[in-house]
Amino acid sequence: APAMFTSSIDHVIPLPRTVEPRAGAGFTLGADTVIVVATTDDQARWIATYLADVIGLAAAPQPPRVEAAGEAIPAGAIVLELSGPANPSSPNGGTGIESHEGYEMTVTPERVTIRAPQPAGLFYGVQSFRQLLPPFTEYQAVRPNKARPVTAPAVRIVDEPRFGWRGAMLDVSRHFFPVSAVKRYLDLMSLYKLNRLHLHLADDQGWRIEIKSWPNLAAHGGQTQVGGGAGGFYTQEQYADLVRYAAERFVTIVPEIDMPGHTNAALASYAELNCDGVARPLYTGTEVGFSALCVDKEITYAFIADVVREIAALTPGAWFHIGGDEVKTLTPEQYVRFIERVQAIVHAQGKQMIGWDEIAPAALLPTSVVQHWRPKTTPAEAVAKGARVIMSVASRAYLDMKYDSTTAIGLSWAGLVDVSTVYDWDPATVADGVPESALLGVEAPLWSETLATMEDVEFMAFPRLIARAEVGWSRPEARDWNLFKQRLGAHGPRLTALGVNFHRSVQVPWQH
Ligand code: TNX
Repeated sequence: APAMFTSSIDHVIPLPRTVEPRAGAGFTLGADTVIVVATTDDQARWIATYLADVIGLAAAPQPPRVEAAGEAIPAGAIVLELSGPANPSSPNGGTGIESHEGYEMTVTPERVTIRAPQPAGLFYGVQSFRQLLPPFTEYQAVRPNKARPVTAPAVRIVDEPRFGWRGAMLDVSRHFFPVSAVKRYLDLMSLYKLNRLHLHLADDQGWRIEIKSWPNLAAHGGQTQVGGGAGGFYTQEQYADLVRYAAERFVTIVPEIDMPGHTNAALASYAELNCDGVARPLYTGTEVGFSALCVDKEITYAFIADVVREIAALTPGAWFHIGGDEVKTLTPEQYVRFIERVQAIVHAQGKQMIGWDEIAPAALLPTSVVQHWRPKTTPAEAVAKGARVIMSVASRAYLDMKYDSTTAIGLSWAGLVDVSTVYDWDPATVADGVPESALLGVEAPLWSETLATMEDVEFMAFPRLIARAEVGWSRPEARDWNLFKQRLGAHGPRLTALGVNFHRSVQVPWQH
């Protein structure tokens, strides 16, 4: 018999809730493999096509056919099935799945069945199935040697996430990254079941989204970046395309316009936003804290209302991030008044406000969210007032920190952050008074002062974003660094096949 090349069921990341190995042979992809969509749901059909694309060329000369369910399910089928709405009082088929992102998957020699209450769960089941296949499946080329069968091991997985917010943040302001790069980031996030992409769209060094009522923001404020390079911005059509691409992958885009600080690009684009009425020069350095909108001028709020309205109209997700960090030129009273006015503007556009943890002293609406980032502070005060928290504490979550003292790019103000530092902690025990129930979830920010290319982005994000994905998805009592580093090591060849410029951290026993 030919040697079987299969991936181990232990290698699925994030670690599923339950994994039961089944005795005997697994499921082998072949020329007769067909993907059957046992529902008329459009998203489920899209997911089937996506799966065919991902596994297609490795399986056979042609990607598997996608079919609607007929009288009988053919042999050798991968079946995608929606099993009714997520409802805690009627456990789905006895699986106990409560999350709309949960799924159940059974792999036998005859067929693969992925069943979920909602399309998001089907998508995540597909990601787990993908990881059961050998890493070379990820090469987007026809495989020259078909002698080795592509096989997934026999298993039953029942899975759902711990947190509903499993985010990544990309700073496209300090350096601009084009639409194609953001799509690539979304593709890689999907493999590890992340579901929020927070885009840091404006900072001192660049305004990165077209605003039709204030066209100079992008046209002038978007034309440079750190180091003096050309910068750039997304047109509204491009941003809408990103939102759509993300939504197909069950990722919600969270737009951030940082204010009142981090606003030099806006202050350079419109003289009237400055208290002295004089436009600032464009900025290409990396200092923080020097810029602020003129919080006592009415035009500032008209400006913000226009910006929030235009971006909110393009953003189906529930959230608008207003930044609010590192303001060094206003009094505490000016700052709090500003945040409360902006919160009302965001609310009036039907969005929930998110801000960095500095916003905590403001009177927050129950829907507002605090993103905790400063290691020396605690979000307990905001939680006591009813706010919910996204956990991004820099010393554990910042993907722009150097891995170790030899890392050529990145910063180190929050310490060195190697893979184990990202993995080996529990977001629900970071701070007294911030229990799991106060957490929306976790997010890993990637600031781009020192990252000029997508290769740089990948080097800092991988493999740490993968560790972060497991922190957000898997149960804390089942997580173990010593096991994780082995499982992560097995993803080396998969990342290589995907062309990811990942950092070969010495903490991880990488497979070849
Ligand atoms: C702090 S995190 C900042 C950013 C920097 C980052 C660099 C936060 C809310 N503000 O402006 O890019 O540190 O690590």
